[in-house]
Amino acid sequence: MSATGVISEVFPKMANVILDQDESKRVLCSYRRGQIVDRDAEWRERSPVAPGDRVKVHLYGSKDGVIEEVEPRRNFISRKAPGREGKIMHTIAANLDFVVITSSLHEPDFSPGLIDRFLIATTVAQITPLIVINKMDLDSGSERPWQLYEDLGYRCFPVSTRTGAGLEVLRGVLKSKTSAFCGHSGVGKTSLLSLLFGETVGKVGEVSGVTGKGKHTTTVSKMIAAGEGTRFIDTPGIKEFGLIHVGPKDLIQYFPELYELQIKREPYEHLPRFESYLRIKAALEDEGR
Ligand SMILES: Nc1nc2c(ncn2[C@@H]2O[C@H](COP(=O)(O)OP(=O)(O)OP(=O)(O)O)[C@@H](O)[C@H]2O)c(=O)[nH]1
Ligand SMILES: [Mg+2]
Repeated sequence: MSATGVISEVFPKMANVILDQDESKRVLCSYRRGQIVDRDAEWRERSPVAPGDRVKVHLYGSKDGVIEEVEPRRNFISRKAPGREGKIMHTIAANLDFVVITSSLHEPDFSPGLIDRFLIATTVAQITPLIVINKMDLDSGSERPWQLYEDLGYRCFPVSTRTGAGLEVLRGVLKSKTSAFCGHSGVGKTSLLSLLFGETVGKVGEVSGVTGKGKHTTTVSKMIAAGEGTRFIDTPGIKEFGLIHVGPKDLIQYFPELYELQIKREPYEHLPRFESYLRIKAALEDEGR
């Protein structure tokens, strides 16, 4: 029997599919590497499917199947596949309404470097970014390290899973949308999604008291169908985001506030993201592009 659905989790050679006919059902499907579609002339996909991909499957009974076809993607967000040489990309998720760039105020400290890389990648992918700042309960005064992003026009959501602050607003924005939660390990992606969903999404980890970093508790991305068309994707914490399709020469275009002044031949070195721009540019130059 044939059916359609959406990829929820990807394992080596297998993937879990949420069936359109019954969102509560998961079917474990095999896929062939030969099914890799060349979606990109320059970069090769690490895996033929990603969470969020729409697929046609052939079912054997109620729990197993095989993926017969992957539908063209509306959009997708990819990075350089970590630990792999050459032009191999890892697609984090496909067919998204939002990439929720998740950070924390402290433990680990707010990290603008990763946010800037995600903002570049969402611009490349043409997906709307939202910035979540979790762990607001750790605020000792009235810290607003995200103010800069709000001033640039990005939507920012300070929240706390401890106090529940900000969760209703965020839940409202994400309703009936598909959103991938991405960010460093330990910022509270899985904790946040469990609260938004109302059920445990996965294991919640600790943050090391020594380094202030998370311990990479979530290891496989997972889509959750939360009813009424709302879909969340929990992803493993990212150490580094290797940009693709961006070179050092065109990088400045992804920092619109710097670019605008550059075009007008006005100084822009004083702007808050200038240092971040230089760091990312140096990293891209190191990669030899
Ligand atoms: N103080 C505080 N701690 C939080 C908050 N939300 C989550 N935590 C804690 O942060 C730690 C990490 O939470 P996780 O949900 O596992 O973080 P994650 O982003 O999913 O981490 P990875 O799966 O490793 O990427 C846990 O000890 C949580 O209890 C919060 O709002 N405030
Ligand atoms: Mg997690």
